Amino acid sequence: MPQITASDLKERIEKRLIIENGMEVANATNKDVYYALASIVNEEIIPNWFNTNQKYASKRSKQVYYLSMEFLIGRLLESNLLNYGMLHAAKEALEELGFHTENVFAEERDAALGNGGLGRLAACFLDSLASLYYPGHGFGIRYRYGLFEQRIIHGNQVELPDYWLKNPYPWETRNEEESVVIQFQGKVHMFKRNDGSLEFKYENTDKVMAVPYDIPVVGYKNNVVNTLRLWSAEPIPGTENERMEENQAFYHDLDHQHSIEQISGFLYPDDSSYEGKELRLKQQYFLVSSSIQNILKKFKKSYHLPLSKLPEKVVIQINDTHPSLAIPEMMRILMDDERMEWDAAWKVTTNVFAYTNHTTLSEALETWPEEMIKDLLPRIYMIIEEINERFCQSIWFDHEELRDEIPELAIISYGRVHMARLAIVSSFSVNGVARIHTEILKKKEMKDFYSLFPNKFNNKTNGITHRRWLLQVNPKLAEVVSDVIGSQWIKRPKQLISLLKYSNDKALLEQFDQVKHENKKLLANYIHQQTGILIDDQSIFDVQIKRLHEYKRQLLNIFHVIYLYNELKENPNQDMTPRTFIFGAKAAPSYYLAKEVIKLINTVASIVNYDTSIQGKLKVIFLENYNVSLAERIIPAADISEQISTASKEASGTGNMKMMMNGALTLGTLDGANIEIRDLVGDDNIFIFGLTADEVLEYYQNGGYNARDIYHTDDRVKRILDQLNQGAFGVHDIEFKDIFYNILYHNDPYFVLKDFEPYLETHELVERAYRDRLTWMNMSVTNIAYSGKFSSDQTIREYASDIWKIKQV
Ligand code: GPW
Repeated sequence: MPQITASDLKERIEKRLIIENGMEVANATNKDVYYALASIVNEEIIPNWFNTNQKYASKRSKQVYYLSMEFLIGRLLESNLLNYGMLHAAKEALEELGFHTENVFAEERDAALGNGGLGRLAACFLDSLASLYYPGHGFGIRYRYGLFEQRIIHGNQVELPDYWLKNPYPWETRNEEESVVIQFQGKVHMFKRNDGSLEFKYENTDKVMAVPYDIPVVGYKNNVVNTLRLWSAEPIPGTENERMEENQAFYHDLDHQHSIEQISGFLYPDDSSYEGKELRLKQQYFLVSSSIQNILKKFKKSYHLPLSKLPEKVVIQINDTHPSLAIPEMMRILMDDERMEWDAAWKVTTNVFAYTNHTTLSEALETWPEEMIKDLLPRIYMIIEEINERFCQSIWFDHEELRDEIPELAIISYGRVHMARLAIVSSFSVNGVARIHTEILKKKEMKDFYSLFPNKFNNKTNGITHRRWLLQVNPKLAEVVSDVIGSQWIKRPKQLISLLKYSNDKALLEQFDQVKHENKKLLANYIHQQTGILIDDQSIFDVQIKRLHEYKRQLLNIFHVIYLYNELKENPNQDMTPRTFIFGAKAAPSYYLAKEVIKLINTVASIVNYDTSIQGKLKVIFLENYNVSLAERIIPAADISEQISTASKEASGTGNMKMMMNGALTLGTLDGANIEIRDLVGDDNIFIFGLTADEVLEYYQNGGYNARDIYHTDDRVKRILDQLNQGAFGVHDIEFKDIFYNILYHNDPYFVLKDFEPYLETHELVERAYRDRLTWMNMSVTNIAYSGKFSSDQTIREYASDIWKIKQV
């Protein structure tokens, strides 16, 4: 990799501006400079992209394809500069040209093609694949509108469209020549060929063109550039014109064109919840049909092997069940286009697909109405029926002990198609995303499937890319770490463990403390500039950033804040370390209770932040439009990382890992990856509270606990709930009745009251621990030291060796 100096870059930026914009630097805007720099980066990347593809082709390496309805990649200029080894030079060049680096980077719109954890995980995986020299690529959808932009107006969430493609997106290349045709609806006709085999023909289908847009995925200083291919839906060229000549078809065609473009129109804003919308089903099939066609075309072109050898050269990971129609689609092409027999096609298919499960929440499990699939995808429906038939037969004949369970195991049951069942039956690997999650799948949620296919099930604990989430977002911390233990940790993140040797070195701990404090000042400035609220940079920054969900329990957090406020009102002179509670969260637009919680947090904030009687000891900040870029600002400044889901509900969590890596201490339940964090750092370096997963599951089995008992016996709880009910936190006195009712009349389904007291007590431990700076920093450094275990490099190595069987090229 050539060394590019700041002065080279400076010159190149100046030249670009003249050639492309006909302007001098002095007249250039941040945007002009952003585009100039991006195109210079592209110039560097593109030869490597070409070479990487050549290399994979000439070595005929096995490829992994990650199919996902979401890729939450955020901004790319800074991370591409970092991975290409140009970031320092670029920062220097920009400053010398009189620009603030941060403002130039901020010209890029976040690519928010994902909702939350699942989409961000896909983005981290791509970064690790490329950085570890693995031939691995993503397939997704180029949504014209990403996840909505959130505004808070009078405390309420308001959603605005995210038209992120308004300005040209410099990282994508349209590759029209690789377009494929996707067919929906129509009729299937069956014929007998002369040799007796069956032939299926489709008639009167609606045809759509899938056009790929490719985004380079740059590996860290290794010249590897992989591909994220995003499909865009367009009318098939020529068809409009032909019809237009028939006259009068104009309006019909405009309408038709519009309905086609809708397929890649917007990302559904539901996180961990399922809605049976037909357009979403169309999107899913659009993604998988285009990707599978593309994968097979490429295999045939570059490997010159029979399709029976596909599993030796291709493995496809499906990110939850959202792309699970890829399975019948693969069967369809192998049989109908490639003339394979069922058994041969089934053998190939079941050796190519691997499935990752990301949740056990029942409201998130996808099941489609049989009729909807039958109507939209008639041939696919026939294939699913056949898979189901054969699977049920095999239970009936080979597993008599499970005969009674067939309705609970069948892929098609009571008029619905169960996608997780389809994925398990048809994949060679089924993995959960954290140890406890995989155990719950095996012992409970998918128990019978586990007994049928014990060897398919395995765990792959999630990870995060330490390049973006430490090196890029927290350069000061990265520098101190490298000063202390050298910089090998950047290539081998587990070497962060060497920090343990220094975790009692007072001078060093003070340095870490100083870095944290500088990051907190930066965030405090940002908050002031965004909200006008001044926060105390010496206060504890207590952070909960994630999608708003009842099971994630932002409500428990704000109840604790209300409790603290009530206490301070009674005793303003109370000796207490000042606290700043920072929230960032989007709610699905149709998720009423989640939106009520957003309103509650903002309402509490509007009271607490302006009450001078509490002497600035408590501040509540709700930052609007939480997204990847905002996470990048908040995470380096966090002292406490709130990971307080109802135990058993959060499959893994990944924000917990990001904050740990930046020296925050986790305050959490024994859920998801929190358990693995605790096992590493030990009980002394984490704040754990609340019911365990086993306890929660047992309560559920026995009909829950009695929430009203707590309401009637704990004055602190009663007071808070009554305040919600009586409008002490609202303009009108009906403000938060629904939250009140949900807890007392629906019996607190997420155990907020049950965990309230232990949560309070644990917060008290936090507050006391924070007073001893050195001990706190020792805990903080211990967390950073162990966080290398959660680099997605580690996760990807495990996928590669256990599931994908792919080699580094
Ligand atoms: F419901 N997750 C997510 F399982 O962000 F599909 N969106 C989703 O739709 C689902 C899961 C789904 C999250 C999990 O909630 C989180 O615990 C996990 O860390 C993350 O996926 C990545 O595995």
